[in-house]
Amino acid sequence: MLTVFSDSHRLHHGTELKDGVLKPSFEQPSRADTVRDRVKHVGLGDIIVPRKFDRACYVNAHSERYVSFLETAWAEWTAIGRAHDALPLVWPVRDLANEQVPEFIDGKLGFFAMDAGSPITSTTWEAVKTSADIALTGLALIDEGHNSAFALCRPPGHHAAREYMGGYCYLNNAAIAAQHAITQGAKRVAVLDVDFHHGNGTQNIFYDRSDVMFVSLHGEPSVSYPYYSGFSTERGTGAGEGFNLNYPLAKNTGWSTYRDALLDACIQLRKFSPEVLVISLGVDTFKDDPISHFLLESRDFLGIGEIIASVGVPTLFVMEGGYMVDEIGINAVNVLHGFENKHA
Ligand code: SP5
Ligand code: ZN
Repeated sequence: MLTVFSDSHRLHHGTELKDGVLKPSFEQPSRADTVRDRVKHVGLGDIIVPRKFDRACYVNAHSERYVSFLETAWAEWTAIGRAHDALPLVWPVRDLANEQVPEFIDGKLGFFAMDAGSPITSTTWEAVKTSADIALTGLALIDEGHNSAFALCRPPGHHAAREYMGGYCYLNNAAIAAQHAITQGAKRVAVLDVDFHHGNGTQNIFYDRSDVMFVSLHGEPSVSYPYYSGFSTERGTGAGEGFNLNYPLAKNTGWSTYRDALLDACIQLRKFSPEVLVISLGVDTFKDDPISHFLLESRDFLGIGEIIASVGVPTLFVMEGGYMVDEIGINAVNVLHGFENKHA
């Protein structure tokens, strides 16, 4: 399996509030480098750099005004003398449904963000668009006849919705790839999200669509970030009804429960019969992950890959979360090995 990777991810490293204190983000550069090292170490296959894509490829999954915001936020933030990471401080909550974009950067930051987990620095945009290009390059490999590809994206993407960033995510790499497959003529594409956290952004982008199915396994919202989405009652709307499937799982979920949910998810995916399957590959379901609470062991990630292979369609793996840096490489590459062994 080919891996798509770029050193540009290191251009992004920011801060987040941990227990009320501003600390370096759990989403740090060593994550992607560790996965890249593991890919090399085990000889998974060649590692290639991403091709460049036009911003129009991002605008199908996101809105024009949101992409523009990401492009100019740092310049607007620093124009008034600020030097630290740009973070939102005020949000349009439930009773404020005004759709008008504020003029001032502080208003824009809250308007286009779901939380304070996605800081913008001077070089964030460069890293963010390269991450999306990595996913698009992976999809191009599949178009060109590869049965699978690994888009080693960083920053991750699945919390980024049509019009907002959050949860370390800016552009939704997996959704951009899925949408691009549709734009290129695919009739049905599916996104399966195995990150510990609900892929609220991907759900948001495809919620009213029957051509892109979204299936997510994650920690149940009552006790797990992002808290406000990921319930099993969220099944899509309009033409999209029945094409959004959530599998919320209890705290301390281990392999047997996780496997049963994944097997069921894959039955639904086979019924849908997509031309391409995009995997939002988070390995924060690992037992020692510092911000999550599932109990998967490193060997269980082989099982995830094997079950995904049983869907039997060309598969693009897109890296999402996973914060136990020591094991992130082993766990992510185990999924890819499980997939390949089952497929061979
Ligand atoms: C891509 C991805 O995995 N994003 C995750 C974003 C999570 N952000 C907030 C996490 C806060 C978790 N606090 C839990 C404390 C457990 N001791
Ligand atoms: Zn996650």
